[in-house]
Amino acid sequence: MRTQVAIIGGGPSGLLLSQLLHRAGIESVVLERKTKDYVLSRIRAGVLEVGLVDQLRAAGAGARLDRDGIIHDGTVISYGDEQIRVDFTEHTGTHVTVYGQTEVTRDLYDAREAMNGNFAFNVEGVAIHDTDTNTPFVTYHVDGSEHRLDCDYVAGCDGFHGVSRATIPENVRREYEKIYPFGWLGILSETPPVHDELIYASSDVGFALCSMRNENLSRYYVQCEITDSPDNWSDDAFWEALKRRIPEEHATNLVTGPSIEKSIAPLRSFVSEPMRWGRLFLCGDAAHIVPPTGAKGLNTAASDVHYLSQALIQFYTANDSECIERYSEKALARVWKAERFSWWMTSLLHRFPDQSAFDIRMQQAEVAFLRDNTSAQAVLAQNYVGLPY
Ligand code: FAS
Ligand code: PHB
Repeated sequence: MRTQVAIIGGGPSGLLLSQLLHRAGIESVVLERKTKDYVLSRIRAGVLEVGLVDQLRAAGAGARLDRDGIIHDGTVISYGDEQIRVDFTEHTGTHVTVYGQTEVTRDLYDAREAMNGNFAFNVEGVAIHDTDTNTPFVTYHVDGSEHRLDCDYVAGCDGFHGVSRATIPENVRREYEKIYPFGWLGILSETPPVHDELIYASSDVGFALCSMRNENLSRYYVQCEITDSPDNWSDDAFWEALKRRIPEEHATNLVTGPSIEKSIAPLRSFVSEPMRWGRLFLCGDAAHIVPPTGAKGLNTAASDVHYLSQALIQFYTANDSECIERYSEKALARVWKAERFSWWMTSLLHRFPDQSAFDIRMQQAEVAFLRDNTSAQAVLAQNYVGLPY
């Protein structure tokens, strides 16, 4: 089989790229390790930057988002009972949209299937070959039979645990990593959100986040031990931990209920450079990971897709490789700014096991400066709504 662009991974990066290329008349095949149902069962991000919303609309996958997405003009940062509202619209003129990654992925699958998108599910043993030549190809097997996909380019959209990154020779790759000494225990509950905006809560007993999916589906997280397990947490224990970390007025109003999903996500910062090796491009979590504190994971995958789709469209329509040559440099410039913001939000709001009394005073001074300084709030707002592509 032959195509123009072989895409490894049928998560949001691979699907959005495939749909944007299709809309420009460029063929692709998406190779996904799991089933579509499995991909759609994962509960992940919940906040979309304008750049991602615009791309979903351009991809013809924005209708449900425009109907069900919730516009947020600001967020609350709390420290104990003190609350700071950061106004996105006042500082940036724009906003974010609350809409679950699961729904984004569902909309993209619907859009690809409406265009007879070319997928292979349950693929195993994906191997990427000869990307340092003009004739790269991918081999894989499905149901025991071997397949070969010849292509012009390969997009590695296969996430942190995929095979694409390792295709770049070890002596070429430069990897940067920071693993945080805690995780996030997240639950989903069919209860009304505790507040109409997100609350990023820091407290003496740890971090918590109050988020949502709609007016009767809430998403909450509490900082937990890196070695913890969801099985160690009853729903009651979760709700008690959450109440102790958020401002009292919200703890009093919190509507609790049974969890319909409970999981722990580890927190790490990670970047692998370069994001291109010959005719292989890395996109999204295949190249970088952020702690979810800044809501940048999915949104940074989206800016990679923007740069890569534009570069491939320029090549195929104008025979101009300038953006292909600059893809890694351009994508990494924005990736590192998202890494910085995510690291800063995580360092500011979490309790670290080895923190000294001085370290805690520094966090408190940083929060006080944010409270008292509108320029500091403007900087947070600019990063949170998304820096320009
Ligand atoms: P993904 O990992 O989503 O998709 C990669 C796809 O490739 C998967 O479907 C996988 O099955 C497939 N694949 C892997 N190896 C393969 C192979 N060898 N062959 C074929 N296919 C293969 N971001 C936020 O902004 N906010 C959050 O709250 C948040 N929470 C998260 C919680 C968890 C547990 C995780 C893991 C991530 C979270 N993220 C969050 C980040 C997340 O949203 C990612 O940024 C986003 O999924 C990136 O999308 P992709 O790059 O498509 O990678
Ligand atoms: C979520 O709703 O899952 C969410 C929102 C904002 C974050 C992280 C997760 O920073």
